[in-house]
Amino acid sequence: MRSRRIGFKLPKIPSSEITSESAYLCRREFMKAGSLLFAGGLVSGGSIPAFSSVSGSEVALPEGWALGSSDALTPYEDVTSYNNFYEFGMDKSDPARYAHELTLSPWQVQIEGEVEQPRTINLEDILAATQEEERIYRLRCVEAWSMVIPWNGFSLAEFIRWLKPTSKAKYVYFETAYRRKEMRGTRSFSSVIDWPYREGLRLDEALNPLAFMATGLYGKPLPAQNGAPLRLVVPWKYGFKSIKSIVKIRFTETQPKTSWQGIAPHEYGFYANVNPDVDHPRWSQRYERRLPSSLWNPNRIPTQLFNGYGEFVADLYKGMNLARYY
Ligand SMILES: Nc1nc2c(c(=O)[nH]1)N[C@H]1C(S)=C(S)[C@@H](COP(=O)(O)O)O[C@H]1N2
Ligand SMILES: [Mo]
Repeated sequence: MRSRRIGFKLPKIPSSEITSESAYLCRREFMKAGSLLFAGGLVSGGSIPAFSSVSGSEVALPEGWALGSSDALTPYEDVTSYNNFYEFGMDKSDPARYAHELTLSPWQVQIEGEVEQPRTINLEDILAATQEEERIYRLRCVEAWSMVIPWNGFSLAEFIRWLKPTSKAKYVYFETAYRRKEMRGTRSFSSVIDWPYREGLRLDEALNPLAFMATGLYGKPLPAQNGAPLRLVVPWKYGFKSIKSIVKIRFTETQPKTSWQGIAPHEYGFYANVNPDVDHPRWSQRYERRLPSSLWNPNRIPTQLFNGYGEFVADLYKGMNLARYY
């Protein structure tokens, strides 16, 4: 895979077209973080960067490159060695051990359904059509652990606008590669998933500026165990929505069936918004373990509604009963 230069690129959009909301976020987050990179906010293409952030691996992360006192970045080691990627096994260490068996190049994404031009697109063409950005987001797994990850990638909304769904499209469905030869977890008899791994979003959720497609982390190409070469990141939802190694995107009129709904529909819903008030049937969601954590330093912190991104996403769910639509 061609590795793209990581770093700030001048915006394609003229600043006159930048929404007041993103301008607001930028100003606000600039004041808070004092840098181009923020968790909770987004990097608008139109913001004027204070500095060009990480440039590949040549430049070390600046001191204090974090979201706030309680939100230090999770070390690269932890982000890349403690993973859920059941295609490679059920243990947290399996993906780091086996995901390199997946062939990442060439990589294509099939676009189908309610879209102007159904087609198969090379990853390179997707990267050329989108604007690279960096986002620091919290990732909250439904299992009640969490991390803070600096992603590289591009806005899902920008990608979707480029794909041009039809007016009938109400949802977007994603599918992970399913290659039995390269994914040892899919050959396992104990696997509970009906492969391929499937996920979906309501179209308006997918168009929210926070929804992101990651191609890298910590300024480096995305490690295989984190879903290379292309994975979704939806920071206000439980981690299982953030589907990895995407090969298919389908725009649909009706709500797609997701893998976790198929496994246990009463435990894992379509929405899966992070919510401390809606417990998993088998455990509380009130707290989470912020990694790295240990027996001696459990690093237990309260879970926030929408993983702390409510000011950007709560409107999507206005009037909805979040306990019913979990
Ligand atoms: N294809 C696929 N995508 C997946 C998963 C998976 O098993 N298969 N696990 C999900 C879960 S449960 C979580 S918490 C995140 C973990 O992402 P990370 O390993 O990059 O931290 O990936 C999500 N995406
Ligand atoms: Mo998860």
